[in-house]
Order: sequence, then structure tokens, then C-alpha cells
Amino acid sequence: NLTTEMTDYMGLQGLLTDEEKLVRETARQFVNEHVLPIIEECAQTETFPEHLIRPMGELGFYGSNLPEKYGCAGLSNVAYGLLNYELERGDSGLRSFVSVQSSLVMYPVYAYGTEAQKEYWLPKMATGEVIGCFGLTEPDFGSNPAGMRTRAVREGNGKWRINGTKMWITNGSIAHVAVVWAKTDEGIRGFLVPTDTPGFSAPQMKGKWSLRASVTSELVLEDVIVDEEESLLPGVVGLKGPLGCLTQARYGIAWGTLGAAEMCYQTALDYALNRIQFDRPIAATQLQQKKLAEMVTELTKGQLLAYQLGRLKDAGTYTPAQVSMAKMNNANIAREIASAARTILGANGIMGEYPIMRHMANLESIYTYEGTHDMHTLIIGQEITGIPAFRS
Ligand code: TGC
Ligand code: FAD
Repeated sequence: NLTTEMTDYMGLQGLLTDEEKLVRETARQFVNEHVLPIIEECAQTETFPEHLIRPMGELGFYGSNLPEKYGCAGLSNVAYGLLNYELERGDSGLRSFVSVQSSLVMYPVYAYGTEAQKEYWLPKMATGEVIGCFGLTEPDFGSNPAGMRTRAVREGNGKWRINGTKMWITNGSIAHVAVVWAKTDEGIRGFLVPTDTPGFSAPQMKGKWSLRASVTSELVLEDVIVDEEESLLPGVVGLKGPLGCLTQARYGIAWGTLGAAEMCYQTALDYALNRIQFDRPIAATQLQQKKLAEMVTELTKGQLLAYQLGRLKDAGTYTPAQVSMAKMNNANIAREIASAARTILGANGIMGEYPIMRHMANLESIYTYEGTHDMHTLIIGQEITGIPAFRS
């Protein structure tokens, strides 16, 4: 009985262009047909659905807000956000795959790469022929990437030598190229490292209880030698390089989390209307109605926040702290909506037959990655007080 219509309490769809509506509907149909029937088994078996990579490329899902010149769709940022929403309605792992490819790999090539790097990599990444990953986090440096130990040293013959270890890297073991951030004598710099380069390995991290339908890996770089012209991203030096990419990805997450929330809300509403206890639907009780009313209210507020942020991004006037607010709020409310939905389903809420526990577990990662909830709180705190509370 579950509806396939978007939950749209405040007329969000009326604010969209025809192209944005089409993108959302195409992605929703793709998820209904190709993701929902298989995703629970993927999660149970800790498998990423690799067979969907090329079809998503054919639909233009990768780097969709980058220019058509490089084989991308050239969509608005709102359309990019809606795509994330619909994909994460299927599973956060699928949205993660597209986020990493688009915002964390294609974006730095586009924003910081040479013309030759853009022409070589972007069209192949847009189709899904080439898969990328983004290596910033290290075992001892998560929230504080400025402390990273990965080091790149000039060899003097147009080559660089890179040593270090990255951890928790989405797509790592299935990637053809890794964007690796490393300290150099000049500051932090980004390198495009083909994953078949001698000295590079990417062992998969198994045993997660969250994002099970997503590949997460370590990246180990032992005396990896790369060519400066092919590998170094010349357009940026310093932590602002990777943080600029994170701003793009966090924006997509602000939308994506709402898709997961919508799936949990709709499942709980449907269940509450059909589950009879004490001779009436549990939806007839004030307690369950309160939960459902709060869920749809938070979902709707999140949609309007994401939409306004998207329009600011399209106008080029948004700030990283505004992105932090949307990522922080929407990941948090999605996590709370999933948890409340779980209670409405009673014991059925823990079963894989319903999508809720999978989304609930996924959202624990989303609450933590791309900057934890706490870090985004502190980023907003810094913006409004002028005082960075991260460090003494
Ligand atoms: P700070 O001194 O504040 O900043 C250094 C330079 O960067 C600039 N900057 C930004 N630029 C663009 N976008 C942003 N969001 C930016 N934030 C800061 C800043 O203006 C400065 O520029 P300049 O020119 O003065 O050099 O740096 P800090 O070391 O004090 O750190 C600030 C802090 C804590 C906010 C930052 O370290 C942070 O955001 N930490 C969280 C780390 C994080 O989010 N990691 C995510 C790893 S990737 C990931 O999780 C992928 S999940 C993928 C998936 O599966 O979807
Ligand atoms: P820590 O930084 O050790 O934080 C632990 C706790 O301390 C948190 O609650 C945090 O909020 C708190 N804390 C830290 N500093 C402060 C402070 N100054 N004040 C108050 N509280 C503080 N990274 C990548 O580079 N690429 C990827 O593709 C990627 N994919 C990921 C996929 C998954 C499934 C997961 C779980 C993570 C991924 N990450 C990736 C890593 C992710 O970005 C980090 O886990 C995240 O930034 C937090 O770092 P940490 O886990 O080391 O936690």
C-alpha cells in the first residue's frame, strides 16, 4: 500500500523547474524499479550493487551539476539535491556512492585540476567507466584533518613520492582513482592516484553495522610514485582544498538524508493506518499521531531548508556555515524520524522486511561522516560568535 508519491506538505514541488521535476521523477522511478527490490539483500550480505554503476551513469547521475562540456548534465544545484534525496530514499549507500563520485572526486578535478586532467577524467567518470574515492580521513585524524600524517615529497624529476594511510574511505576498494590529500612542504595538496600504482592498496573494512551496502576501505600508500603533471591538482594549496569539496558533498547530504527520512515516515504512516490493536488502527491513537505529525513537520522544515540553500548555491551566495546548518539539522532529524518510525512498527520495526532499521543504522554514519554533528554545531558556533571552539 505504500505510496510512491513524494511527501510534500508545503508545496515544494511547485517551486521546482520542469527540469528539476523531471530529474526527481526519473531518479525516483529508478530507485523504485532497480534499488528497492534488491537493497535489503545487499545490506544483509554487505554488498554494494555494482551492476547499477553504469546504468546510473547512463542516466547522468554523476557530476550532474558540472558543465556539459565535460560530459556532465549541467543541472541546477536544486536538481542535484533532489537526485540525492531520491537515491537516499533507496539507501544511503547508493547516495554515498554518487556523492563521492560527484562531489568529492569529479568536483576537485573540475575545480582544481588542469584542463588536460578535466578532459581525461571527467567524461569517463560521468559515465561510471571510472570510479573514484576521496582520501582525507586518517586513523588518528578524523574531525581534525589539518593534523594528517600522509606526506608527499618532490622527487626532483617531475615526480612525487607519497606515503601514508587513510581510513574509512567510501568506494576505496572498487575505485580506479583516489583523490589523496597529503602534506607537502608547501601545505596540503591533492593528488589523483590511479589505484593500480605500485605501492597503493585499498583493503576493505568489513563488519560494519551501518552502510552495509557501501564499500568502505583503508588506503595504504607505501612509496607511491606519481607524475606531477598527471597527478597533482595544481589549483589549490591548503586545507581549503579538501574542505571546499566537503562543502559540495555536505550540501548533497542535506538533501539525501530527507529521502531516508521520507521512506521511514511513509512506512510508519502506512503501518499505523493498517495495524489494529485494541480494535482500532494504532494511527487512531493520539500518541502515534503525535509522532507522525512531528515526523512530517521536521521532514517539511528540512525540505524548505535544503531548497533555500540550493537556491543560494545556484545564485553563488551560500556560505559553508549555511551548508553546515543544513547538513547538521537534516541528518539529525532524519535520524530521529527513523528512530520514531521504528517504534511505530513495534517488533516489525527491527525486521529487514521493512526498510526502517536499515535506514536507521545507515543514518548513524551520515550523522558522523562529512563532519560530525558536533563539528557542524561548532562551525555554526564559530560563525555566530567569531570564536573557534574546536581547539584551545
Ligand atoms: P580552518 O583554519 O577553519 O580552515 C582552513 C582553510 O579552509 C577554509 N575553509 C573552507 N573552505 C571551503 N569550505 C569549507 N567548508 C571550509 N571550512 C574552512 C578556511 O577559510 C581556511 O582557508 P584559508 O584560505 O584561510 O587557508 O581549518 P581548521 O583546521 O581549524 O578546521 C576547521 C574544521 C574543524 C571546520 C574542519 O577541519 C572540518 O570541517 N572538520 C571535519 C572533517 C570532515 O568533515 N571530514 C570529512 C571527511 S570526508 C567524508 O566523510 C566523506 S563521506 C563520503 C560519503 O560516503 O558520502
Ligand atoms: P573523531 O574526530 O575522533 O570524533 C570522535 C567524537 O569526538 C565525535 O563525537 C566528535 O564530534 C567529537 N569531537 C572531535 N573533536 C571535537 C572537538 N574539538 N570538540 C568537541 N567534540 C569533538 N572520510 C574520508 O576522508 N573519505 C570517505 O570517503 C569517508 N567515508 C566514510 C564512510 C563511513 C561509513 C564512515 C563512518 C566514515 C567515513 N569517513 C570518510 C570518515 C568520516 O569523515 C570521519 O569518521 C568523521 O570525520 C569523524 O572522524 P572520526 O571518526 O575520527 O571521529
